[in-house]
Amino acid sequence: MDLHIIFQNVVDGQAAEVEAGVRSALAEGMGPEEILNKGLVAAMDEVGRRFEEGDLFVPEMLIAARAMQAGLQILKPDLVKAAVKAAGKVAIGTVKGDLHDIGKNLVAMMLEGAGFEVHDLGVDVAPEAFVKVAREGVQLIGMSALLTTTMSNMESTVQALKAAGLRDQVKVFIGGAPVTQEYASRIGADGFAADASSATRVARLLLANQ
Ligand code: B1M
Repeated sequence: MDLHIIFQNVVDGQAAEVEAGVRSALAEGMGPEEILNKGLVAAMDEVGRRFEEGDLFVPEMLIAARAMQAGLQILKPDLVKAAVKAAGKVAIGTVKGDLHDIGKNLVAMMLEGAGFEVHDLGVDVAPEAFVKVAREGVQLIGMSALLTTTMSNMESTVQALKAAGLRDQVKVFIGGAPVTQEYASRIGADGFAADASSATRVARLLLANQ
């Protein structure tokens, strides 16, 4: 299977073709990470680039996102290789005002694969909802943001955890395209991860240092 075909079908929003392409690539013995990065993730970068240039609009972006999610579902069992022991409890969500969830879902999948018990809070998650799960005993909170306009809700959440007296009981890590290590340090998050595989590494490290 030529990964360029999967790439093009994601860009064109052809979900059934993406599913079939991912199945064939796996059947041919191609690695799930290669399919993910060179086929699915690369295609979403291309979609973003064309959107920025005014070649594509929100509906096309949404259809492409659905095609990517369809491919991800096929890849999921191979990405999430059953881990025996729970590595810790983590709650993850996309921050308030932000509806982008592909990256967050990918991070959740990798964490699951690494043995974490993952509570996915979904998208548009208000600071109070993160505070609630911290109160209920999760050890780690992961926040995702894709918009420069919603990133500040990461800081609001850190502040809300402080105000609730819970900041010392939970570690916070963040990620998403506009987020940087510098930003994480500035808002008082404990960690930053640039992608889904480093998110697992960062999560493990944070719990080891708890
Ligand atoms: Co939106 N969008 N979008 N969009 N969208 C971006 C983010 C944008 C960069 C496109 C562009 O202009 N080039 C731009 C943001 C500009 C900015 O803020 N500076 C943008 C915009 C403007 C918008 C709207 C405002 C458009 C509009 O309505 N006018 C609107 C906002 C809606 C809202 O959220 N309130 C909007 C809407 C949408 C759709 C709904 C159509 C759709 C999302 C569908 C969905 O998620 N279910 C969408 C999409 C698909 C994109 C792009 C094209 C692709 C995002 C994606 O899924 N990437 C995106 C352009 C781009 O990023 N190239 C764009 C693939 C994914 C695997 O990568 O999410 O980066 P990513 O996740 C990575 C890492 O960032 C990291 O790991 C992941 C895997 O490696 N990571 C973490 C992510 N979260 C992490 C958390 C961690 C650790 C790592 O720890 C907890």
